[in-house]
Amino acid sequence: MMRRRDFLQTSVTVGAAAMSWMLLPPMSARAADSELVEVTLEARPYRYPRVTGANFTGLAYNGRVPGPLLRVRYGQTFRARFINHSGGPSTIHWHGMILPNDMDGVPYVTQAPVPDGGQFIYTYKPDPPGFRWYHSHVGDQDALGLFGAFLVEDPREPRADVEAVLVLHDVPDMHSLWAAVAGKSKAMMNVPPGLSGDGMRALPAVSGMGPMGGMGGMGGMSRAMKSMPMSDEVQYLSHCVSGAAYPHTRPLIVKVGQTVRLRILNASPTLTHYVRLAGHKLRVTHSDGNPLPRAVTVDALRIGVAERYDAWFEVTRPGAWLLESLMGDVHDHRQSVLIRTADAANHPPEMPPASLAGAQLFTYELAGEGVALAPGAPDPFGPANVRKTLLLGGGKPGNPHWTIDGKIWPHTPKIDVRHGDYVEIHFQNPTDMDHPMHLHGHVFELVEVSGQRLRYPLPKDTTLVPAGSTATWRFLADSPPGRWVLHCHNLVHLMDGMMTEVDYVRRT
Ligand SMILES: [Cu+2]
Repeated sequence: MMRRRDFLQTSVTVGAAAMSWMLLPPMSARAADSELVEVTLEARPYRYPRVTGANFTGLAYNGRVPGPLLRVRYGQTFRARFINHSGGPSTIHWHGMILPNDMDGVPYVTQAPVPDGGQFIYTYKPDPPGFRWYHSHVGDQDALGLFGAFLVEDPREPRADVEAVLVLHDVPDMHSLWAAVAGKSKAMMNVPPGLSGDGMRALPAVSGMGPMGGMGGMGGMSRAMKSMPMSDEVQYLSHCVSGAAYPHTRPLIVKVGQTVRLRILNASPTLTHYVRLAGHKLRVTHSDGNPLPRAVTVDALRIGVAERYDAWFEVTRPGAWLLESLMGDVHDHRQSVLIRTADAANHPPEMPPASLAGAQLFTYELAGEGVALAPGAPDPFGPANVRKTLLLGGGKPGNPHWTIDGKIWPHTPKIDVRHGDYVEIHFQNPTDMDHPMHLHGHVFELVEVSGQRLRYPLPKDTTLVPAGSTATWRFLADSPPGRWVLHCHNLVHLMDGMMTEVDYVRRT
């Protein structure tokens, strides 16, 4: 029997339009059988509701942030009528899709921007299957709210008992964002407690150190990093999960015995997110929507900007658990969703540890089984016939440029390929920040990171290139011909020039 309190909670949160997750029931036969899926996406100015915890006017597709969850079955044709009333030019980029180049939504590269008051039809067969997303590729519009999740369902994959999409997004202070673009921000660097200074590794657990500890070497270092103002950091007004900030996020109700599959997207303009579920480990099966060579089980996910992970867990007992992205100051901002069984409505939720110290983090080295590369060792992947090294740079205090080979877009060196080429791109990142590098129109394999060769290359469209280190991609150039941009997905770095392109040129 439903208690009155439960009933009120349910009706209030639904009435307030808190969308803290998006449940994915099986597609109806009618939806799955049609040849064509048609949607209209209309961009307009949008006042964020109170449940976001932010006093903010931005932009939205169809009057909500995130925009509508798009869903097709693999093989269907997708057609979106984009109506632009955003107040400026706009385009939509379909992140992670391999599609005709003129549908890719990059202004002045693949299409003329759609003027305010104009329309554009995007149509293609979404490919490959998996968890993708879409967002504006113009200026700061993505940070203002023009983004959403896009699921291309693979009918060959078994369904979990509960499937949900979680979109992590952060509401920026736009003055601070533009100060960061100018290289003049005074915002603090955000590093969750318990990470090493470079942000990539969880520290070993230190026994006897309380939560306020602070004497132990590396722990002290991460706190020092955290409080350091960085000229390209952005101040955030609130941190949301699918349109609401805790405690306004709507609980996900599960049953004992169920298997739950979460598809988690990091749609933040700039922040890497570290996600943990109290009382559970997470089994990670897909990166950026693509099946991993082997699943890995971890305590916490590390999700760079624009990355996605599919994370599974079993409900083995009644209870209430918080799923949380650990922020630099956990007391200030809770980016959380409550996951609970129906009978645990009045249980105080179990919290995940406030620090990542000692946690098994999802890293590329773990998922791909990294082994140290011996100098001069033979190349295990066979010869790539196009090889390019890209040097990431910039970001010095007061300098508004983020560069590739010392240049900013559109003056960065381009990568020419021919259909059928086997391409290797090697990144060197001597800067003090991780860069979430993204290639349009391809799924590449991450084959090396931080000097470790991955025994199991990871199929991805975006990877963090770690601060002070390296990463290497390999891919077969067999996408539709055209100009495919390659850029940092940190919005500040993108706007400050960190972009180049892979160009398909005709074989002569
Ligand atoms: Cu970057």
